Amino acid sequence: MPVLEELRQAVVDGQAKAAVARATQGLEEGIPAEVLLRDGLISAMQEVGRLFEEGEIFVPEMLVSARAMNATLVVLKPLLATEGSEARSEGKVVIGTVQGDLHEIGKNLVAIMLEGSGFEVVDLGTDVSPERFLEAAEAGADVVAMSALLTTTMTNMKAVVEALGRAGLRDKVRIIVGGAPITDRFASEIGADGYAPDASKAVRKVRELLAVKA
Ligand code: B12
Repeated sequence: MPVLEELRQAVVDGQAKAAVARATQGLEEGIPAEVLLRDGLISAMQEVGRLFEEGEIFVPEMLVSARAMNATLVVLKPLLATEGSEARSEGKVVIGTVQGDLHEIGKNLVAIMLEGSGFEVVDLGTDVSPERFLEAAEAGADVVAMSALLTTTMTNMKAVVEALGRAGLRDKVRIIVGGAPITDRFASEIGADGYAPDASKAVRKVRELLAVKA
């Protein structure tokens, strides 16, 4: 089996050690970190989601797959950061997964890519309340980035947009949203400034938003 397929299977099976070993082997064979991420790790999580949806696996299995993905990301992170970096651009991004939502992998990837592209990133973690987002934005931020993976939690993004508005920060801070259920249209509906479907497009969008602001 080619190494990419083995990596993907190891993550689907939740075998962290095997996944790290395959990713390391892939890098040694000259496969770019970005390809290992996209065709190995992200593709594996899509498969895990499909298996969950079909009732073939349950939450504990999803969790071990997520752990295997996170362990492998540690190996890829330094390379992703370098590959993503262009000219250093100053800007501070506060990022977090919205209240009620514990999904962190996508949010972590966006944070890694932003950091690698020269942004200062403050990661608030998961299950972040509007108050915490506001507090962090008040401490100084150019961009607030929110992630949501559940249709039940994506609506909590609006509360953050409104909290920033009430605090008079809306014209100082750009807001970007993302996560599997989020769309461009949803972003406009809740009054966010932008949406991106993946981590590298998130970097592009943040750059674009800050250029508009300047
Ligand atoms: C792993 C996983 C979990 C893990 C999370 C572990 C962790 N540490 O993160 C655990 C086991 C905890 C979990 C729990 C649950 N999960 Co879950 N989970 C997943 C799974 C399989 C993968 C998510 C993932 O990591 N994807 C990989 C990353 C790289 O992709 P991503 O998150 O989409 O991020 C990318 C983009 O969206 C974007 N992006 C993400 N964030 C941001 C932010 C910004 C600002 C921008 C610009 C872009 C951006 O860039 C990222 C990189 O390219 C998905 C299935 C799926 N296909 O998404 C289900 C899924 C999201 N889960 C689901 C469900 C139902 C649950 C539970 C409710 C299950 C339960 N009955 O308990 C709980 C909820 C817990 C909670 N309160 O949050 C459903 C959601 C259904 C829905 N429509 O709401 C899904 C879709 C599975 C399914 N097909 O049914 N889950």
